[in-house]
Amino acid sequence: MAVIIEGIHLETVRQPLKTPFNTVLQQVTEREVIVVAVTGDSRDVGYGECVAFETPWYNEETISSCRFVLEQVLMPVLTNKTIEHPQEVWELFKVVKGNRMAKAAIEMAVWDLFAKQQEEPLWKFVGGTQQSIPAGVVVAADPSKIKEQVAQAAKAGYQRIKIKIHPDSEPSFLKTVVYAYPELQFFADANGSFSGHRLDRLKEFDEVGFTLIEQPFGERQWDLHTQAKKQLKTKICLDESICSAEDVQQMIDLEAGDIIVLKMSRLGGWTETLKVIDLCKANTIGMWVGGMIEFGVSKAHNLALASLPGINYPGDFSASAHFWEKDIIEPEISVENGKIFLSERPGIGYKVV
Ligand code: OSB
Ligand code: MG
Repeated sequence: MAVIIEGIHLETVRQPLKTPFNTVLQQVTEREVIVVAVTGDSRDVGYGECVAFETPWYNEETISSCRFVLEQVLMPVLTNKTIEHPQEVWELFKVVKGNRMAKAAIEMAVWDLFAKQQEEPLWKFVGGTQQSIPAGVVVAADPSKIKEQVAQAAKAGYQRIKIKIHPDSEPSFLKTVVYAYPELQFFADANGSFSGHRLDRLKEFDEVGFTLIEQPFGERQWDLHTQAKKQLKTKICLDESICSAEDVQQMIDLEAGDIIVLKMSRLGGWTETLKVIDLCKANTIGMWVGGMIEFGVSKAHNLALASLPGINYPGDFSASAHFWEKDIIEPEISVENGKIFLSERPGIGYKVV
C-alpha cells in the first residue's frame, strides 16, 4: 500500500494543569503542545503530538524549536512524498540531525494514518497483544502533600505510583508511605538530581522499597549509573540518558542500568522505539512507557506502545481527567479497576476534537 502525503497541519493546544507538577528541574503549571495532522490521498487523517516543553529543562528541544523545525524543515521533506511504509519517514528524516521530538510528532502521525488506511487499530498494526494496560500515576508534589496524593491515587485504583525524589527527600518518610501500600508498586524518579556525585546519598534510598529508581544521575553520567547498579539492590532505570538505540547499547555495554523508560518523543518516533525494544528484549533489559504530561493523542500512541510484548513494567498512564479539565480526544482516557482498555477502532482509536 502506498500513500502520498498530501497535507501536514499543525495546531497549538494550550491548557492549564489542574494541579502544578513539581520536579527538581521545573514546575509545570500550564502545557502547550503541537498537534500534527497528516493527510494522505484518502479521507483518513493521522495524528501526532509534539510534547517538547516551553523551555529546555527536560531535554534540549523546546516547543518553539520544534515548531520551527516542523514548519521549515520536516514538513517540506515529507510533503508530496509517496510512502510504502511508515518506517520510511525515519529514513527521509535522516538528512536532519537531532530534533527527535519534532521528528516523532510527524512520524507518529504517519503510523496512525497507515493503521487507519489498513482499518486496523494502531496497537494491532504495530504488533501489540495486550488489550488492557495497567494504569500508573506520578506524584510530583511537595513532601507535605505526598501522603495525601498517594492515598488519592490508591483510592482511584492506580496499581503503580511514581514519586519524584531528589537528594533532600527523606528516605525514612518515603519508606512509611511505601510500606503503607504493600499491594502497590512504587517507582522513584530523580530526574538526574543526584548528579553531584551523590552516590552515598542515593544508597540511603535503597531501603525504601522502590521497584526501581529512575535517572538518579545526569544523562551522560554513565559511570555513576554503573556504580549505582553495582551497589544498590533497587533496579536502576534510565530516562533522559536514552535518546537512541545507540544509547541503549551504551547502557548495556557499561552495565549502567537494568530498565529503560520508553518515550517515543525522546527517541524520535515509532521506528527508533521499535528498534530499541528489540535491543532490550535481546539483552533482557526491562521496559515501560513514560509520560510527558501530554494530551490524549500522545497518550493513545503510548497505550499502543504499552500493548507490545516485552513491556514488562507499568507505565505513566493516568486518566485524561488527572491533568486536564478537558482532553483533546473523545472518548477521554479513563481508568477502570486500575486498567485502561484499548479501543478496537482504527488507528489511535480516539476522535481528535
Ligand atoms: O521524568 O518522567 C519524567 C513528565 C514530564 C517530563 C519528564 C517526566 C515526566 C513524568 C511523567 O514524570 C508524568 C506523566 O505524564 O504522567
Ligand atoms: Mg523520568
